[in-house]
Amino acid sequence: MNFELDDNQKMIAQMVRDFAEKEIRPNMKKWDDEEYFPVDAMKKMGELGLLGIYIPEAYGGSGFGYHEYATALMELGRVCGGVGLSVAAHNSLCTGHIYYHGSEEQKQKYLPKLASGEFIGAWGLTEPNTGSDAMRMKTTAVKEGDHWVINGTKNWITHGLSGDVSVVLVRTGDLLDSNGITAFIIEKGIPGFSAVKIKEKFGVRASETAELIFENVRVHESQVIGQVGQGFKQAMQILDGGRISIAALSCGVARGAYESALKYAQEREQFGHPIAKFQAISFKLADMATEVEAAELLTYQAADLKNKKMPMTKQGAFAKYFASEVAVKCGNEAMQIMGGYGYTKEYPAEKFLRDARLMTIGEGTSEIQKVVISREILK
Ligand code: COS
Repeated sequence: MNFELDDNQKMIAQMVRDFAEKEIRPNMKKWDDEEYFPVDAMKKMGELGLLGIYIPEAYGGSGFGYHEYATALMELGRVCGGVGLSVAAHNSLCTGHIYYHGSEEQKQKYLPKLASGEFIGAWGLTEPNTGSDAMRMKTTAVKEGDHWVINGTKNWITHGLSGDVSVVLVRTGDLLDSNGITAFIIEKGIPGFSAVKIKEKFGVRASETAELIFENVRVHESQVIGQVGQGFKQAMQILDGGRISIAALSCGVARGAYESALKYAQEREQFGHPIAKFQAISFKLADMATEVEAAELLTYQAADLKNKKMPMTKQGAFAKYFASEVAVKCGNEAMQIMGGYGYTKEYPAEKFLRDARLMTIGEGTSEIQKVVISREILK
C-alpha cells in the first residue's frame, strides 16, 4: 500500500489547483449568486483533459485512472462544489455510461467530443416521482419500426439544458421488471425533446440542473446503449463508479471548509489570543482534519478497486456516505468557528455548507448508501 500521491496525481493536483485558483475562485461568488453555469470554464477544462480523465487516449481522453480522477475532483471541490459537480456528472455519468456500455461506433462518435469539452454531457435516471426508487420510473419508450418513441419527464438532471448529449434511462418493459429499462443516447435538438432550468437551489448553484421533457421523441434504435432491457443494471454500475466522484468532491469541499476555518482560527483573536489556542476550537479542527483524511482514504480505496476492475459497490457506498457526511460536518463547523462572519456570504463557510448538503443527496442519498452497504454486508 502506498499512501503518497504518485507523480500523475501530483501533476493533476497542481494543474487543477492552478486552474481553480485562477479561473474559478475569482468568479465563484458571482456564479453562485447568479446561478450561472460557466460553459466557458467547462470548455477550458476540456482542453486541460479534465472532461475525459479516465477515457483512453484512443477515444480522445486523458487515459488516467480513478486515482487521478478523484484527485482532480478533490481539488475542484476545495474551491467550488458546483463546478466540481458538473465535472463529476459529465465524466462519471454521461461519458462513463457510453464508455462502459456503448458500442464501438457510439464510443467513436461521442467520446472524443465529450472528452474534449466540445460536447457537454447529461445523464437522466431520476423522475419527479421516482428518486431513490429509480426502478419505478414512468418515462416509456415504445418500439415503432426501427425507432423508439419516448414520452415522459426526467428531473434534477445536471446539464439538462446545456447538455449536447444526454444518456437517459427509459422503461421499455413492465413496471418493476429489472430487465425492463433501456439506456438511450439523446442529442440536443431532436424534435419533442425540451428542458427547463430548475432555479433557486440551495447549493452547487454554478452547476446547471434541469427537468427534461420527452413528447413523442423518435429515437433511432442505433441510439440504444448495449442491449434493450439492460439499462437499470448499467445505471447501477455507473452509480457505483459515480459515487467515487461524489465522495472525492465531498473530500474537496470538506478540505476547503477545514482549511478556511484553520486560517480564520489562527487569525481571529478573542480574549487576547488567536481562537485556535482555545481547546474548544482546536478540537473542532482536530476532528475536521482527522475526518477529511479518513474520507480521502476511503475514496482512494474505492478508486483503487475500480482501477483494478474489482467489485466496489460496498466501498463506493462507504466512501460516498462517509465523505459527504464529513463535508456537511466540516461546512457546519467552519461556520461555527467563524461565528457571525461565517454566517455571511463574505466568508466561505456558508457556501461550503450549502454545496456540501447536495453531496448527501445526489447520486444516492446517505440513506440509500446505507441500504446498499447493509445489503452487501448481509449478503
Ligand atoms: N451493479 C449491477 N447490478 C445491480 C447493482 C449494481 N450495483 N445493484 C443492483 N443491481 C441489479 C440487481 O442484481 C438486480 O438484478 P436482478 O433483478 O436480475 O436480480 C436488479 O439490479 C435490481 O436490483 P434491486 O432489486 O436491488 O433493485 P431495487 O429497486 O431494490 O433498488 C437501490 C436498489 C435502492 C440500490 C437502487 O434503486 C438505487 O441505487 N437507488 C438510488 C438511485 C440513485 O442513486 N439515484 C440518484 C441519481 S442522481 S445522478
